Amino acid sequence: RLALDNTISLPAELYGPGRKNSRGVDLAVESMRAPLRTAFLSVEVPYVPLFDVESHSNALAISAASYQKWSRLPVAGRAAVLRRAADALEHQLPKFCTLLVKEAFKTWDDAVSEVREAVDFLRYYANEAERIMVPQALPGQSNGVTHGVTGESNELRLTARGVWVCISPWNFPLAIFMGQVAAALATGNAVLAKPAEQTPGVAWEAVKLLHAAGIPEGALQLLHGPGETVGAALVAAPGVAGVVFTGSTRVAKTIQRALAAKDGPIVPLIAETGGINAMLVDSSALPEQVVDVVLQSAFRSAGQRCSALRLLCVHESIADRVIEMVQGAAHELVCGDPADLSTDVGPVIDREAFETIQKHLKRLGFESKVLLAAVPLAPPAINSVAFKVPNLVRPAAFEISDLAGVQDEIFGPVLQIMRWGSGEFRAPESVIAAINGLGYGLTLGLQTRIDSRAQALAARAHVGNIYINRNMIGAVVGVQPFGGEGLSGTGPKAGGPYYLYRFCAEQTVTVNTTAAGGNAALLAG
Ligand code: UN1
Repeated sequence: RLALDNTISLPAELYGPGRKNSRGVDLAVESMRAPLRTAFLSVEVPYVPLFDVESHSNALAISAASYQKWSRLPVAGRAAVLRRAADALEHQLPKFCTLLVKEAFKTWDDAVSEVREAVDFLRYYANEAERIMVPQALPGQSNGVTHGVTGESNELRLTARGVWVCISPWNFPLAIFMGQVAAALATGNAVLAKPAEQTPGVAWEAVKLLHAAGIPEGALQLLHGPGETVGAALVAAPGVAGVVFTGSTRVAKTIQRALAAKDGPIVPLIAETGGINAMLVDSSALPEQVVDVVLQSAFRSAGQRCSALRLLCVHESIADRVIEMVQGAAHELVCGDPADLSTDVGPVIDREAFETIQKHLKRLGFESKVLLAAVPLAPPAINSVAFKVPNLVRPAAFEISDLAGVQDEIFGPVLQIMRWGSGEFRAPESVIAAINGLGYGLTLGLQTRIDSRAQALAARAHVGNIYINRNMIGAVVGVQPFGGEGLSGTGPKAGGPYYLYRFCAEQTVTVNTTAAGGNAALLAG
């Protein structure tokens, strides 16, 4: 048995998303076969004890005490700890990939990307905290002329807020968990982390790694349990300085209501929620290009990304061709055991998710034209990772005639396709208006070879992330800050230059710098 944390060093360019070899297996995964296999054979998902909800005030008191010390550490010290954690995580990539495959049923491709994203979050927020958490002199300005105020200096500082509750989802149990926690810690806050109930094991190992890197145990505590009890108790607890949540719109609203109902200070909420994400394809797009983008965006990760494509709006002049190609390509997708390197689509997370999707499939089969039937799949072999949860859903697609029946985000590999080009949807602007009308605002794809049209449509769309002539998942930290508006969340965007500000309080300090003024003030006092 080899050491699990055996250091693997791979050139960074091998990690990049979308680097496939001819057999469709991610190059990064292919080149790591041996360490991944070693880890897979020896790493098991740890048992994580349930947090006793009665003791939440105790956890909060420990957190508040630890916050005093952690927040006083200079930002460079905190950043150094996060960078150490990033290095450790990078070195333990095979172990964390295995946890993601075994606990969240990720494909190896997705697992490698996710560990990379978590590493990126740690480094990015370490850098960002150092960039913004320096006192800034504010000289003052009027009519474009910079001037000081005579006799005083003014400075703006960012400080930590206190104890943050971080509630993270099962679909990115490492990357989003790490992103939330790293942002709060980098800015000097303490964290009570409540990971999704389905994936506490990955979070447990992540917390162990962060503690080993130097985060004080009191400054980061893991509280595992159901949202209805543990999550609710934490949100309602007095003394919480802020809540950051990624998950469904419904739960975000529940949290918002609970925070509003509390006595005491007004507590900020950062929420990143769902989307009914659309892609508009016009008549100038090349069907051959569109098909790969559609498959990646709608079905990769079994559609379990909030960024995933749900609604394909394709111009009627090329719709038949696009639909036919999507059907053909989707049939070739390999659905099954996520631990198998050739699998494209693994199972959905649990029985509840599976049954919710089945309900939608039934309804859509009833109301619309079936383009890709949701054939039930036999559970994977008994020795596969996923045999405990035979929740395989074959990618499905339906044709709808308008957006009237589109109301819910279906969190799985289910695509709805609408033709546009005549009647109510004669112009692309009317399609964008209808998409805006759904009230979500996360991601949008545009497929057109007319540049000016892409820019004009992008300007009309009320969404956070717009992807032109490419797929619409896999936002890269620091390059494509991620997050939406409306029903899709509060902002600011994770992995972007404004994210950390929300974890901070602002303070201006004004000093009387004239001796005379100072003396006068003293005399007067
Ligand atoms: C989510 O699914 O909750 O762009 C977020 C992406 C990811 C973010 C997805 N970076 O696919």
